[in-house]
This record gives sequence, C-alpha cells and structure tokens, in this order.
Amino acid sequence: MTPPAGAAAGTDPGTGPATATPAGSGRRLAGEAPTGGGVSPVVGAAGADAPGASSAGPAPQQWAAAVETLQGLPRDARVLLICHINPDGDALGSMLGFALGLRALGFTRVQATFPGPMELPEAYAAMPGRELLVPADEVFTDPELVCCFDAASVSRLGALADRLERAPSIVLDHHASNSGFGTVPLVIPGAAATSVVVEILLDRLGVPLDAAIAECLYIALVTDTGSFRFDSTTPAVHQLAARLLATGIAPAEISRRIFDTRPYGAVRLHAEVLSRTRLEPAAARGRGLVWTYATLDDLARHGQRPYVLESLIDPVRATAEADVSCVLKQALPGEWAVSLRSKGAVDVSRVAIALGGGGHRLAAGFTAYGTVDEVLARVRAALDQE
Ligand SMILES: [Mn+2]
Repeated sequence: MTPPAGAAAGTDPGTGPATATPAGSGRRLAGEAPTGGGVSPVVGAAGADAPGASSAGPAPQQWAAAVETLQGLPRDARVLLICHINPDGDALGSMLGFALGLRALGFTRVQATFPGPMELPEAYAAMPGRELLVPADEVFTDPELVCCFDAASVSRLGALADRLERAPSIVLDHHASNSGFGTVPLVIPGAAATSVVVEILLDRLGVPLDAAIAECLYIALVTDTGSFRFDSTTPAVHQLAARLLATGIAPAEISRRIFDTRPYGAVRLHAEVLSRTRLEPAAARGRGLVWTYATLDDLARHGQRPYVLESLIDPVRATAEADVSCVLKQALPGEWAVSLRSKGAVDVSRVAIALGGGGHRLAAGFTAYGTVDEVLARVRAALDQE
C-alpha cells in the first residue's frame, strides 16, 4: 500500500501497502502498512505468476473451493461484498468489478458496501457497478455468502466484521500482512492489486471480461501501481492491463478522472499547503527531510474533504534534496495522520514502527498526537536513530 499506494483518494489506516515497494504515492495514512505474515508458498499455486506477485498465492484447492462455493449457490442467494474502510481505487474497483461479474453469472441479489458513510471521492463516483453499492447500515444482516476485498485484517471491515460470523466467506486480497481470515482466503502476497486476484477468480468462474468489469479492474490496477510506476509493475501487470484495455475502455479518460481532476478548492488548498513546505538538508543524518502539514482549518477554509490530501505527499516527495518526506494531516484537534516516504536511503518503516505505526521501507505512516513542532521533533529524533 503505498508506494504501492496509488495516487488516488482513499486512506487506509491500518493496512499498508500491499506491495513491497511503493515508489510513492500518497494514498495511505497513518498506520498505513502493517507488514507481516504471509501465505506460505504452495507448489503449483497460482500466485508466483500473478501480476506483480512476489510469492505464491492460494493453493489449487483454495481456488477450487471458491469456485465451488459460488457455483453451488442459488442465483437468488444474498451475496454481500465488503471492501475496507475509506476505500481506495483498488478496494472499490476490485469489489465492483467482482459484483458485475456475479451479476453476469446470474446472481440477482448482490450488494456491495464498505464501513462508514456511503461517501465516495469524486474520482470514483462514476465507476461502473456503483448502482450495486448499498450503505453499510442497510445491507443484508443475514447474507448467505460474504466476499471481502483488499482488507488485510477483519478490523478493516469495521462494523461489518460481524457478517463474517454469519456466513461463509471468500477473502480476496494482496497484502503480505493478510491475517488469513475468512472461510476461503484467496491472497496473493505482493500482487500488484487485489484486482489481480479478482481477475483470476472471474476467469475461473467463466465470466468474460466486458468493458464495465474491465474499467473497474483497471482503476484498481492503475491506482495500486501508481500508474504503473511502482516496483510491483511486472510484465504480467502490463499483460493484465492489455487484456483490460482490449475491452475498449478509455485509459486517458479514466486517468484524467482518477488522477488529474480535482475541485478548484483542492488546487488552492494544495498550493497553500505546499507553500509551507520546509527542507531540512541536515536531518536524517544528512540525507535530508522535507515536510509540510495540513490542518482541519485548511480543509474547512477551502471547503474540502480530507481525502483530497491523500495525493499531497507526491509533490512533496519529489524534492531532490531530501531522501525522506513527511506530511502531517490533522485528523482531530491534536491528532495527526503522518505519512513518510523514502527514496531508498532510509527505511521509513522502522521510523514509523518506532513511532507506533507501520508500513514498508519506502512508504509508511503513523498516528501522532501534539503540535506540529512536537510531532516533527519526534520524527527528526527517530530519523537520527536510523
Ligand atoms: Mn490494494
């Protein structure tokens, strides 16, 4: 998640980038990246060959169990799809692409949701399949099957986690830190996006890719690879992208909508926040630190919602004179979501862990309390330990 993170909106406190090396975009917030456990390589498993995957994924019997579970369900069964809180392009795109696939198979009662208010960043408001979205407090309380997307742990499902106790579940994910929850976990650690897993399962279910499904999966892929800039961008990722583009979707229009469109207020907000950027060449033992911060008052003054700050780290981390970049985003009075990025000389996951968060070597985050000066003092001190 991070640099495996995409540049689009969506925060994921609690999970980190799924892939090992994000080059950076600003998608994740504090707590962004738990690293961790993983799925043992299984001989013959689909996974190592999956786009972006660095290790093996589900065993053949797990794929078969997922297919049999779905094929054995009556077409009027209540199927509930859930993606993680504060969904990003991968979470939404993977979930809605799969939802459309289930509709194509004839399932008539498919609901897609995520915890919290049903508010989508404008970037995702036009995604195909959005008509299948149902607010979390209105979804089936007694689903017959639950499918989870891009969530490394049950905690990422918020108040919807209880649905997992009421029905069998299929879990599609790509975080190396995935806890292995669910009846049928389909996790390909290090795959470029959860949509990689979705595409494999849809193929095994015999669902042909149409333009609507492809657009969802493409948005997921392009978001989580940072527009094919991150290390997870393997030849197989481009081959998947080619299959998706072959359906006739319009990549330029999609990219403009997802990455290059924002309200005027957000442009002004970014300008103001970037104007307070500070460079400290001597920090991080001379490798350099560049930082800025955005407050709740900044958001209110420009009439913007917090997700517009997700991409703010990208122009900050471009600073050539600093290896480490840091953006503080105020979450509550006295509370900050802190994003850290490295160009490679400093392992910012170690800094984040030392400050109570997590993440990956090049992209990490943590939650901090106090003033901007106090938080930065802690960051500088932790960097000096590296
Ligand atoms: Mn993802």
